[in-house]
Amino acid sequence: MTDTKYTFPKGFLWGGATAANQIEGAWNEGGKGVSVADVQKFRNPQGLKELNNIKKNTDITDEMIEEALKSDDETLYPKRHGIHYYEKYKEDIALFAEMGFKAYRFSVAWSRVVPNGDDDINEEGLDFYSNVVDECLKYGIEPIITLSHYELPLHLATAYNGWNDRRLIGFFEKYVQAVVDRLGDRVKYWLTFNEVDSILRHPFMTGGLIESRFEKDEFQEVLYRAMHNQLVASAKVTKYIHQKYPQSKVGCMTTKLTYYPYTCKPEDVLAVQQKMRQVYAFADVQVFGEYPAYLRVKFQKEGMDVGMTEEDKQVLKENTVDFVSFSYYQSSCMAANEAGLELTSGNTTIGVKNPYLPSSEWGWQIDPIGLRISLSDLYDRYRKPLMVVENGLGAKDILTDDKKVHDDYRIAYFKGHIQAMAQAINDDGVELMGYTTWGPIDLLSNSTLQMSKRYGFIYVDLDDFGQGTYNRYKKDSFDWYKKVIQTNGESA
Ligand code: BGP
Repeated sequence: MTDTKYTFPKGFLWGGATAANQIEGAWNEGGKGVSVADVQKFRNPQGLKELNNIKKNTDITDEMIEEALKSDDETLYPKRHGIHYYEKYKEDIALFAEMGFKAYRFSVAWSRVVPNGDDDINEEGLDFYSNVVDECLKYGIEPIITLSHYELPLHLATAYNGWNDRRLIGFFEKYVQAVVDRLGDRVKYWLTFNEVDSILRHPFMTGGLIESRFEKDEFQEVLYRAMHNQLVASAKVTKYIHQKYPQSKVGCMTTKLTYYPYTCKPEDVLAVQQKMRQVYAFADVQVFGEYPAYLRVKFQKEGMDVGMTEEDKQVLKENTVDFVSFSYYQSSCMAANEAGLELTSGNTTIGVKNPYLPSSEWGWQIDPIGLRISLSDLYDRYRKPLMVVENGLGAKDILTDDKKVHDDYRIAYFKGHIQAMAQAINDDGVELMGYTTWGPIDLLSNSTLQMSKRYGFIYVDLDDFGQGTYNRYKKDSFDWYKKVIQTNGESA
C-alpha cells in the first residue's frame, strides 16, 4: 500500500466467495433435486448474445421449464456441470489454503439438502457440506455459509408459485434447521439470502416466480409479497441460529452499488435517492426490524396486500441481524430523464454511463472510490460491522502455452478496491470484518452463464460450450493475493 499507516484489523477475514449453483455441477447426483438454476439455458450456444433470460425472465413459461427438464443436452445448461467442484472441492480448498485464505464463503444448495423443498432431508447432501466445512477447518479457514443463493428447489416454483406462497417460510425453516443442526457446531458466520433485494430484479432466479402465470397488473404485489415472505423467513431462521448457537453471527446480504447523480439537477439527485432506497429497504428491515416509511406508504397507496401479520411484525422486530454484508462491483449514474444518454447494464440494474470511469469488458464501470463511499454509507446508516462478501473483475483471460495467466488488470482492480477499504477503515472509522472476493476460482457467470467471464485467481480450463479438461491453473493474481493476505493487506 502506498501509505503504510493504513492497516487492516487483526483477524481480518481475507478470502473468497462462491455459490453452489455456479460451481458444483453434479446437478442430479447425491440425491440432489432440480433447482431453478438447473433449467437456465443458453438459447443459442453458438451466438452467446442471444441468451435465454430464464433466470431474470420477464418471459419464463411452464413450457420452457418442461423443455429444459426433457433436454439431455447438458451443454445447453452450463450450471448443471459447473466447474466440477462437487468432485474437486478438496483440490480447490487446498488451493485456497495455499493462498492463505482466512475465510471461505460458499452456499448450501437447498435442493441438495431437501431435493424438492417440501420433502425429506437428504442426508447425503448434508454429508457433502459437512465434508466441505471439515476441509476448510483443516486449514484454519473460517466457513461463511449463504443459505440461499439463487438455487431454490424447482418444485417450489412450479407447485407453489415460489416465494409468493407463505408456506415457503416453513419449508425454508425446516431446511435451515437441518443445515444448522448438522453444521452449526463448526460454522460461526451465516448469511440468509444472497443479494436479498434481487427478488425485485430476478423474480424466477431468486423467488421461483413464473411471471407468465400472473396477471400483469398483479405482479408487483406478487414481488413485494415474495419479498415479505423472504424477510420473515430470514428473521425466523436468524432466531433459530441465535437460540441454538448464541455465539454465531447472522448477516444480511445486499447488493451495493454506488449511484451518482448524472448532473447536479435536483431531479437527478432525487432519482438516485429513490433508486437507492429500493435497495436499502431490504437491509433496513433486517437491521432495524421494520419497513421503511416509503414502503409502508407505497403498500397503502397502491392497495398492496403482502400478507403482513402482527406476528410477522414482531418476528421481524425481534430477530435482526448481527452484521451487514454486501456485494460491490461497480458504480453507475442516475438521471431523471435518460433520453439520449448512454445506458449501462450490470448484474444489478441499468444506469447511465459515467464518463469519468473505465468499464470492464462487460460494461461494468470500475470505481474503487465508490466502494469507499458504499462502506461509509452502509456503516453510517446501520452502525453494524460490515463484510464485503463479493467484489471482483469479470474478464476474458488468456491461458498461455506454458499454462500461465498474466492478469495484471485483475491485480490493478483488487489493489484499488483494497486500498479503498483501507481508507474506509482508517480514515472513515468503518468497522470491516472481512473481504471475500467473488469467484476466487473461475466459475460460471450468473448474468451471462458464460465461463469466459472469469473472476478467479485460479483458472479453470473450460469454455463457454462445456469443453475443456477442468484442470486448474494459478494466475499471476494468485501469488499477488497470497502476499496481500500474508501481510494483512500491507502489500496491496
Ligand atoms: C452477484 C451474484 C453472484 C455473481 C456476481 C457476478 O450478483 O451474487 O452470484 O454471479 O454477481 O455476476 P456475474 O456472474 O453475472 O458476472
